[in-house]
Amino acid sequence: MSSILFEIKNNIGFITLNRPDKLNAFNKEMALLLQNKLDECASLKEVRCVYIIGAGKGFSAGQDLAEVIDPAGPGMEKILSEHYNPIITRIRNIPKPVVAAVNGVAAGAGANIALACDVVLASVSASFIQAFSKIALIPDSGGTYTLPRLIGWQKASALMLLGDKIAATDAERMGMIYKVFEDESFEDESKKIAVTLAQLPTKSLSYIKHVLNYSATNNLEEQLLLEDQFQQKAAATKDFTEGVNAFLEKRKSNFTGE
Ligand code: LHQ
Repeated sequence: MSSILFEIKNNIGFITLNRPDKLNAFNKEMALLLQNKLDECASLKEVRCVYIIGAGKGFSAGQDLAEVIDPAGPGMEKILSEHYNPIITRIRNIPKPVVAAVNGVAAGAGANIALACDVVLASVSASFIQAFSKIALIPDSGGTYTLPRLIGWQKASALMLLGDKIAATDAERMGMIYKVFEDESFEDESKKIAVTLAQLPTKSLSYIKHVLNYSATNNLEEQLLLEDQFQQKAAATKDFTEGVNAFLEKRKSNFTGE
């Protein structure tokens, strides 16, 4: 069985992290396959949303720790540069919304991969752990960039230093994630959100994502210029014409993503 399952349905690229007996901990194969599937989603026009979930009871327990000490493993010096950093840059740069459906525990790199996604949803029994300090590492996979921007410096600092487990409902309350659903309805509800995203004007969503990527580092003037530039691009899409016409004709928009 492959460590990543992939199917395309309803214009959504469904990616399942699939090492359930290891809580979907990442080994080299799974990290490279995830990169590969994200590339496939980026290049296929029919994919208008990406949805990432874990098989079994967890989302991902981060790096497979057995692989780190395996003499035949990839080697510590390559794990970030070749496994996780390219996953995070792909998630942030793919011109389509990426949904993280956190169905259970998300720890270490598993948590920070989820938090890099555009819409993070979690089941009520899911949890988030910046597990790194517990094994004498520092947070990676963009965590030191993403988490303080999501929840503020103090909470991010405490969570990273202490490595506390945060329940999904607390993560939602502190702004770490978007929404929590009951376990029984989690897959249905999270997939409904992916379906909605896949039917929205994909180019406009990609521009929103691009402009938001810069908001963390641009000053206001730079950001206003960027908004102007990308608003022109959005207004030149077919979907903009469709959106305005549908509004004026009092009908539902039929966006094609063009
Ligand atoms: C695992 C793992 C795991 C292997 C559960 N590896 N088997 C970057 C640079 C280089 C090096 C290192 O890492 C990184 C990035 C990182 O991600 S660092 C952080 C790595 N992750 C962790 O430290 C988390 C380790 N896991 C845990 O603390 C617990 O498993 C959590 C709290 C996630 C879940 O606890 P439980 O629900 O009680 O499950 P469990 O511990 O019983 O795990 C189930 C199985 O999965 C178990 O295997 P077994 O054969 O005994 O049933 C675990 O050994 C295995 N597993 N995480 N990361």
